[in-house]
Amino acid sequence: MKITQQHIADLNKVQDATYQAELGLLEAKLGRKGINLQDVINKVAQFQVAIPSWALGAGGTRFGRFSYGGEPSTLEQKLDDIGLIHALTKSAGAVSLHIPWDIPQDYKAIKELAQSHDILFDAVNSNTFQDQAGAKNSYKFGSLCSSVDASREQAVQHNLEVIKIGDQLGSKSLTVWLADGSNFPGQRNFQTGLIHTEDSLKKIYAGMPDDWKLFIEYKPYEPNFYSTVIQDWGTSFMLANACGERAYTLVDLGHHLPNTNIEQIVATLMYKGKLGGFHFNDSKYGDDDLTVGSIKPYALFLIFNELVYGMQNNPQNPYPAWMIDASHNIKDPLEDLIQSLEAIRIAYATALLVDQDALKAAQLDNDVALCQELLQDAYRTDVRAILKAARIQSGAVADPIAAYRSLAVRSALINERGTASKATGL
Ligand SMILES: [Mn+2]
Repeated sequence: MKITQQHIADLNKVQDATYQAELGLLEAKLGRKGINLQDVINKVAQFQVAIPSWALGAGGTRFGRFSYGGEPSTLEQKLDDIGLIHALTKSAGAVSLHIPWDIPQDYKAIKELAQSHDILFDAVNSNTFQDQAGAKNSYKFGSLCSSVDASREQAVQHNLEVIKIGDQLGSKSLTVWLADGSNFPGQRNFQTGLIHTEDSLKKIYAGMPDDWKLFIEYKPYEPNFYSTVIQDWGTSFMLANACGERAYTLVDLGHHLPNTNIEQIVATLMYKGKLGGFHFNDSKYGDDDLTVGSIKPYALFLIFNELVYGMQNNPQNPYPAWMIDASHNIKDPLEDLIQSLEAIRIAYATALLVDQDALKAAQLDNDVALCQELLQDAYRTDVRAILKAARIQSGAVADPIAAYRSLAVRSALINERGTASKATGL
């Protein structure tokens, strides 16, 4: 299944009669705030989010997994699926690979395939949260933090191997997420675990090419339920500082305890120039991995408000690497990813509409009510016509979900790959 220029042209022939009127209204409204509509459309069109290779099949819980037909079972098919999403949305122009599941057999062919879909290789991810077949040492009691020298060394070597693979594909960063921690009080010496982790990360950092970045992810609990070694942004920030200039903290929206003020974490990290990467998802209770924006869209807007502020005011912070990190337990994974991409761009677009000068003045005046008015005026603006304009201008379809359904993409994938094909990496 490949979506052609002709498909897109045919789909975009049917124009929504209200779309131009909506754009005209937005142009007038934004003009009053001194915001140029076309500038916003261009920024939204440029905003690209990486798709992780593990997100293209049905996810699951420890109670079961209900597979979707036509899932990609090879790296080539995973790239093809991202190619489909990117053709429809022009907002998913990158892939984030997970090793050992996605080791290419033929690097040249994989690079050419990605190029044919207009997809770049973003951060590569290592996996030391489970034992691989034939592995000499176990990660049952930790990987980079392990008190067993051989397990720790094996985990460091794995990360160095992942860097080598990513380097051959054109990736420029490594994301490390650790499941390391403990399930019961007294099980692990906190300080020893932290010291081992810092030493291991320093070895990995030293093994990166000079133009690479290291992203250190944190998570308060799960799969360990008493403690995790890198439990919060402060620990990640401390480890990143210990490693060096090109080590950064990575924020995953689902990796916080309920009600954590994530937008403030974003602001602090960007001020310090240490926000390297960002993983999008949404949650009600914990690390639920739900569709972005499906539960707490206002929180997402507030986070984007800080991201936009940081991108405009913190040259010390590099442009962050964006990725969706969600699980699709009951929806078609490709439809779910399209919905997440839409939600991310909506939050970005609305954050671009915040009248920053007026907000700054209201903050200096301590006009609390006006500050809220200014934020909510942006948040309550319906920006979907802006997203549509960004897509049409980029050669994507006006309405990706409707297009996905009218092209019967899932049926075509099931016809090609069968109902039993399962994605690896879940
Ligand atoms: Mn993540």
